[in-house]
Amino acid sequence: MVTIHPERHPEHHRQDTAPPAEGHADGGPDMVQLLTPDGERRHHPLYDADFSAEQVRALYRDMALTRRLDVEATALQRHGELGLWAQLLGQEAAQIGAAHALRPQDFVFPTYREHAVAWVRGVDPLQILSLWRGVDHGGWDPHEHNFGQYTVVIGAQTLHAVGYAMGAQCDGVVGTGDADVDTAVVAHFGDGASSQGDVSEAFVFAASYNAPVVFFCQNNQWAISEPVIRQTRVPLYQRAAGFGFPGVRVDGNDVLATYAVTQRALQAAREGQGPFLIEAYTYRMGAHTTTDDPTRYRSSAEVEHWRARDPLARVETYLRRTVGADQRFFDDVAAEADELGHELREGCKAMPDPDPLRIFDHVYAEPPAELVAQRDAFADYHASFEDA
Ligand SMILES: Cc1ncc(C[n+]2csc(CCOP(=O)(O)OP(=O)(O)O)c2C)c(N)n1
Ligand SMILES: [Mg+2]
Repeated sequence: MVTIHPERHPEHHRQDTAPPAEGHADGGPDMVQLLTPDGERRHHPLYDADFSAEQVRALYRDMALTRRLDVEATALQRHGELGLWAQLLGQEAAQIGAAHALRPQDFVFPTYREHAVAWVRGVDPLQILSLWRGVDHGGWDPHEHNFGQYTVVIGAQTLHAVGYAMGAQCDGVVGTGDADVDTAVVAHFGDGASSQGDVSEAFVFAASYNAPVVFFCQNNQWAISEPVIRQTRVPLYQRAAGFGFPGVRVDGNDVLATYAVTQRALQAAREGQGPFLIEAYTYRMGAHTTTDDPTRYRSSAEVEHWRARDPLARVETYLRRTVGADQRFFDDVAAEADELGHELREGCKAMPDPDPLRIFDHVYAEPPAELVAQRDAFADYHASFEDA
């Protein structure tokens, strides 16, 4: 992590390059935006797309349902039913837009916060909750959904993503011209992760091998209590230029723009044009995790500033005013969200406790003697409670 002393390095703090302190600016003139916070449609010469009414409704529905998933999971943690939860609140547009741009054969490497991407990839949300309840060691089969395991080691998954993308090149599934074959990979990471060596190495390898990988950075302005201003002297998307591939900042609270930019980046990667960095400029409305108290390091004025840029509100306005969605549509989505909430609460509480010895399974194909001894000692320890 870099600590910046503006008084010593005034040349690095020109207004046009320095990222906004504490997220109070609006992303700058380079940020791609197709839907303003007021729900007005904008157009962009490069990154634009045609959206049918049905498509906009589908994007809204997924955002609303994943917001409910997040709210329910947060409440379940508060009731002691989950050990921990990392909230996605405020980042629904970034994740849903990016996920809707995927094709089935593409592969995604998430962090620990990509619940909405998991949802679009067809992962059962109860499998996500089982991880945070601590009753499961994995959650889902990555190959069933082309969606990898959650990764808590900050930035590590960007290297896994580049390795997978290089594998796709070896398999000959890049640049064939067949839309059902050509494959791209998405590496999710955060603004804080951009300071990790792993992420720089991933950029270098992706560039060297022209790997079909889209680096998708959700700049939610904070890495726990560290603001993005401490991570970088230039806006994050500009880092791509130093590695020799394109970088774009998109309004991460605008689901249309996030979709359009990601779709273009993925298509370029599938065609063999190599890596791409997307900085989705967004905001973490909730806490870092349920163990965090953000009131200790950020102001309520900042949170209010971003609340006015709520990713769902602008789509609702656009749907009501321009696209055409009646009250019945919103009532149906709300009823579906209530049903989802009910299923999550009941399903979570009904999860059986795992066999404590399961933690020793699948560590080795042939467990060494020391592990077997540990397992036996652990079994004896548990058995000692049986008569208690
Ligand atoms: C290698 C490593 N170092 C430190 C941590 C502790 N840690 C967990 S989350 C986090 C901040 C990550 O911030 P960011 O990349 O912006 O992602 P966000 O949580 O905002 O989505 C840190 C430092 C970790 N999990 N892994
Ligand atoms: Mg962050």
